[in-house]
Amino acid sequence: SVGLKQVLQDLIPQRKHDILELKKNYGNVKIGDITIGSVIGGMRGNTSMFWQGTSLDAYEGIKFQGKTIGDCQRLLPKSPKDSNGKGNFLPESMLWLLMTGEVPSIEQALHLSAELAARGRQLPDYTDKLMSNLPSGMHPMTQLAIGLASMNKGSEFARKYEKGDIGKNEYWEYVFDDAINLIAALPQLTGKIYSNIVAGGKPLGQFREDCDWSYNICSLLGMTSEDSCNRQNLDGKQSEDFVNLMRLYTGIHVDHEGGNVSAHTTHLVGSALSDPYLSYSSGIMGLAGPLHGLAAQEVVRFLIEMNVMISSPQSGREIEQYLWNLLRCKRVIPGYGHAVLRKADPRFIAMLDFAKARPEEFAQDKNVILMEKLSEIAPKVLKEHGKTKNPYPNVDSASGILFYHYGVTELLFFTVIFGCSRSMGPLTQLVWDRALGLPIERPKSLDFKSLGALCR
Ligand code: NMX
Ligand code: MLT
Repeated sequence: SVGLKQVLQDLIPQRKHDILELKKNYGNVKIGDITIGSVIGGMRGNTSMFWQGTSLDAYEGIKFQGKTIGDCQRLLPKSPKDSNGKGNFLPESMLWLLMTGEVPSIEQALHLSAELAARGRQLPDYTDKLMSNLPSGMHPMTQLAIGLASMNKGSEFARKYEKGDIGKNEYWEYVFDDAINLIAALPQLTGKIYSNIVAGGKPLGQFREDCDWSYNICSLLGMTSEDSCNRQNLDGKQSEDFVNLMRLYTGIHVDHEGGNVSAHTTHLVGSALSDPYLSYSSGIMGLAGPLHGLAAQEVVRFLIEMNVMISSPQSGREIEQYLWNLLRCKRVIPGYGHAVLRKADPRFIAMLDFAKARPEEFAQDKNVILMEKLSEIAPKVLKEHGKTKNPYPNVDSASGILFYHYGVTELLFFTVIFGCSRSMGPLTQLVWDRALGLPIERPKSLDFKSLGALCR
């Protein structure tokens, strides 16, 4: 079938059988020991979640259903409109891979793309009105969380659940519909938020039903050459590159296994049978923290400010001094470090490679030069500083500054694009959570007295 829901329908019975067998026959098998250090240390090293789409290895980085970014770039279908076939895969192909575990055919990927475009034509009018009336100056991530939460008014799952006419076995079908509708709405919602911050809410571009999801994000930001608005006067090549950057970015930020704050929050809230809009809105609120997705905006601010203070983005000595001053003020170097990874993030490398493949575009960009130079200097400084377990660049180190290059210069907006992409992994898991009948999440907590008793 070319329909994602039909393919899932066929897959679910076997998986459900497998998980029940696992529970029945191996439910008592131990995975690890939980230490007091983990309980008071952000649950680090505590393997305790089931997550289907992706898995993170500390040294190899993220794998999407067992596939590296390189594998995905080779295997996942691209847009047929890609003029030279060198572009990035469609995030729609990634969504299919996450949901089913299989690489989609080009027909399957394009069918999903068309379905998202058909469902995403316009925002529900109540969300549109609400978004138009948000106070100016509200952070774009707050706008995104509000917009998503408001769409719970149209949740199929919430409506059916309230009516009481669905059985547990059917939950996933309505969660699936909500998840696809939510993902489909993100280009319009993102465009609306961007127009709120740069154009007093006036539309910046057009939604095109014959185009893919990432293209529509770019178009609604007013960044494609076909649109009259083409805000930055990008030429044909630049605007094609910008769409490709968007496909790359939104294709690889989809998921980072289950334990990161945005994914875990979505899963946790969804386990109470809150619908996908409420669940992902909560995930977005977590993504809006500076130690998580908001680092995307912090990195750009940091690079721009540093470039004002140093004589050249190539000056290793001045960069080093700048970093030491920051660390002496007890601030973190944004875009560096990771809770689980222990090497440079392959997603950072993919973004850096995007810039390196276009020397004529980026060779003169002081911020991009500094971003690359920093990735040599910061790890040395952080190692000498001696606290950070992973001194290497993470996913947020390169992304915002590439968008900035093409003219999306509103720093607070970058994490919204992260939020578009991140919808795909956690919502895939939510569908599977309901398909497999997983229960409400409720770990046990301990107070000081109980922890003390364990130490005696
Ligand atoms: N700059 C300075 N100090 C750091 C950094 C950094 N980039 N990263 C970690 N440290 C410090 C950390 O604050 C902690 O100090 P203290 O003992 O005084 O509390 C110490 O090193 C040990 O921390 P780790 O165990 O290495 O890191 P942890 O797992 O606690 O946190 C991050 C992981 C990602 C929150 C942390 O590395 C960080 O704050 N990085 C900067 C912010 C950032 O780039 N976040 C984006 C992460 C990716 N994403 O999108 O989510
Ligand atoms: C992510 O993509 O979610 C970040 O790298 C943070 C994490 O994995 O904890």
